[in-house]
Amino acid sequence: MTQANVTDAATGIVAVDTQTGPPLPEGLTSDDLLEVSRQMILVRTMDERIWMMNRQGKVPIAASCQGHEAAQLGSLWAAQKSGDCFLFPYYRDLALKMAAGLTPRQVMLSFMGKEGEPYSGARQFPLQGADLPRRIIQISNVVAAGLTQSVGYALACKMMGDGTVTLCYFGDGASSQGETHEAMNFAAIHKLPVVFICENNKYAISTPQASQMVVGDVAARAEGYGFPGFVIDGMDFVACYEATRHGIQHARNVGPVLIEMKVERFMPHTTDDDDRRYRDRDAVEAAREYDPVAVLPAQMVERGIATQEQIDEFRADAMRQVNDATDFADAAAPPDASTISDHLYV
Ligand SMILES: Cc1ncc(C[n+]2csc(CCOP(=O)(O)OP(=O)(O)O)c2C)c(N)n1
Ligand SMILES: [Mg+2]
Repeated sequence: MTQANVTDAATGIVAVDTQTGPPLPEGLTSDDLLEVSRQMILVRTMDERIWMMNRQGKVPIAASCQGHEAAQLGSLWAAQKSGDCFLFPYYRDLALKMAAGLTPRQVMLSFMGKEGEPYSGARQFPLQGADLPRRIIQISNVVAAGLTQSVGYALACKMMGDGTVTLCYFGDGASSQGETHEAMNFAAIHKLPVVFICENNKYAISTPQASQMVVGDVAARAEGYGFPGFVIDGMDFVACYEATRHGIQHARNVGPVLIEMKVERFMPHTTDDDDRRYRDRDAVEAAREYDPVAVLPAQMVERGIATQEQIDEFRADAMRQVNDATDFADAAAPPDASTISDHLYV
């Protein structure tokens, strides 16, 4: 999964070789990496619990982010350190939403569809709706719908001249939708401040990438729209952080950019799917060698940034928080029936 260090002249985006342990990029400290390790462990513990609660009949449906954590957290951390950004994630972006500030209790209320659900009042698919205080919108899980919405948002920001950069997240499958073409072409024409982030996990449900497109890299399409496109190791937090940091600068100063983060989807498409019918277990298990939630904490210990005891305490604390969130949401009431028509337009 590693790549040679390559710097692009137009954007400054670097594909980093992490095996040799590159110097930390601008704005990122060892303490930050420790905090990222803590976040990754908490998100993974949460994600696994959500799946378990689905099997107990208490969570109707979930899309797992296992394997996508480095891509989501790397890009989020870059956004948080790069001035005003507004995020349009998609349904697989649990790590992003949690690291942006959603608590384990709020996450579990959402997946169990209980009163207090933060995104839509438990009216929609989990964590779908808006979290405006954290500058996040994900209106629906209609594949690729977020692309046109995010480009419209970026146009508004540009017209108001407020310097906001919009980050738009989507999957490889979404990249083949008509809306993706419309959004990218429009963004290019108007030089909009938008970073397109494709989390390419090589599958659209059961359809492998080779049946979705002829090209090997989604990023190759950027050239056809007249803006830069890059392929990044999406299992590498630092590479994703660095690519997004430069991508945001480019979007703010020049115009759109497309960053394709190659990730693994360790779990089936959703809790409703059985991926044993269409993909080889050995390939999925082999990819766990690159699991960011194992690799980053191990690197922290190897490089003397953290002790094994600290990492163990992150795991114990994550389990405590997730247990608390599970009990809390399990005991919570569903939304009151009298509120059924709240927030609806007539
Ligand atoms: C317009 C539309 N078509 C079909 C679906 C059903 N559907 C839900 S997720 C999905 C696959 C999307 O794959 P990808 O964009 O690669 O994202 P991933 O789930 O792999 O992260 C499909 C076809 C949908 N939600 N919306
Ligand atoms: Mg996919």
